[in-house]
Amino acid sequence: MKPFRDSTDLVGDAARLRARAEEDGYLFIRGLLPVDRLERTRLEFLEVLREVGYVDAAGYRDQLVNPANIPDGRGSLPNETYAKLYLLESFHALQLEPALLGIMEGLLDPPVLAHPSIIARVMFPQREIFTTPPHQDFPHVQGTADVYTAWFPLHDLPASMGGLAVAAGSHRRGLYDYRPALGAGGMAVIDPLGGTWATDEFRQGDVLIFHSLTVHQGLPVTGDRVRMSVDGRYQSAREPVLERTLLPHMGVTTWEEVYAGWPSGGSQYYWSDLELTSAQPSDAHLEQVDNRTLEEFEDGSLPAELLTKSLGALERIIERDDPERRERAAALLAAHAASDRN
Ligand SMILES: O=C(O)CCC(=O)C(=O)O
Repeated sequence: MKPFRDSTDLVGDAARLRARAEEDGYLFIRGLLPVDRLERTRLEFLEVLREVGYVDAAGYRDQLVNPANIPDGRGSLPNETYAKLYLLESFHALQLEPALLGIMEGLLDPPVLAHPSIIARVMFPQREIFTTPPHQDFPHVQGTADVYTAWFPLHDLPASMGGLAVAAGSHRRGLYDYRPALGAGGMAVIDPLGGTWATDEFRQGDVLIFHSLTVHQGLPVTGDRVRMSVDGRYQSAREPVLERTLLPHMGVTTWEEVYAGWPSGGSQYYWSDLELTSAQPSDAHLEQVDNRTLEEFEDGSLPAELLTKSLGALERIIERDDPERRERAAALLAAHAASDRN
C-alpha cells in the first residue's frame, strides 16, 4: 500500500483542501486534534475496559488485552460495554473540536451538522476475520452522499495496531457492488481496487477525513493491544438526514441516559437549533447483499464463517415479496435445518 498523501500543509486554505478532497476522496491531516483531549478519552475508555476485564489490570494504560476475557466470535465490544463508553462526555466532545469543525465547514455548505450518532470502535487484537471489510459509508449513512467521515485513533497507531486504509479516487465511481462479509457494516466491495490503496501509521492527533463514497477498510490488529478509534460524520444541515443519525449509534443507549451523568450542560442536543429535513431510509443495499448471499449459498461459495449471518439474510429474503427468491431461501433454510438435525 502507498502512504497517504499528507494534506497538513493545506490546513487554513479551504479552497485547496476542498480541491484535494474532491481529487483523492480523502484528506490526511497530522496533529489536527489536541492530544490532551484524546488522551483523556483514551484513559476513560480504558477504565471501562479494565472494569469489565478486557484489558489487563496492570497494563491497562498500555491497552494490553486480557486474552482469557476477550469473547470468542467477535472482533469488537458487545453492546452492553459499548453503551458504557457512550455515556462519556469527553468522547462526544471530540467530534465538535473547533479544528475539525473548521475543516468540515470548508468542505461542506454551512451550517454543518456533526451527526450526533458518533461511533467508537474498540477492536480486539488477533481477530483478523472481523477486520472492517472494504466499504463505502453512504449505504449506512444515506440522506446525502455529501457526508465526510473523520476517523482518528485515540492513541499512536503503529502498523501492529491495524488502522484504516482508503482507496484513493474510488469516490468518483458511484456505488459499488457488494458481497456479504464479517466485520463492521457486514458487506464488502467486490472490486479489489488494486493499486489505489493508501494507509499510514497515525500519531495521536492525526485525522483521516473521507467522502461517503470513498471505499475504505480496516487493517488487522496483530499485536496484543486493543485499537480504539472514533468516527465522526458531518454533512451540510441543508441536506436531508436519516433520523437514526440523530440517535446514539446502533441504539446502544438513549440521549436521556447519556446526558444524565454529564457534569456540564455542555453540548447536549447541540443539533436541536438546526432546521433539519428527514430522509426516508432505504435497505436497497442490504437487499442486494442478501440476494448475493442466496446465490453464494446455492453455489457453495459462501465461506463457512458467514453461515450464521447468512441464515439471517435468508430469513430477510422470506419476508420480502419476491416469490421466486422466497422459495429458494425457504428451500435452503429447510435443507439447513434438516442437516442440523442429522
Ligand atoms: O474503524 C474501523 O475499523 C472502521 C471504520 C469505518 O470504516 C467506518 O466507520 O466507516
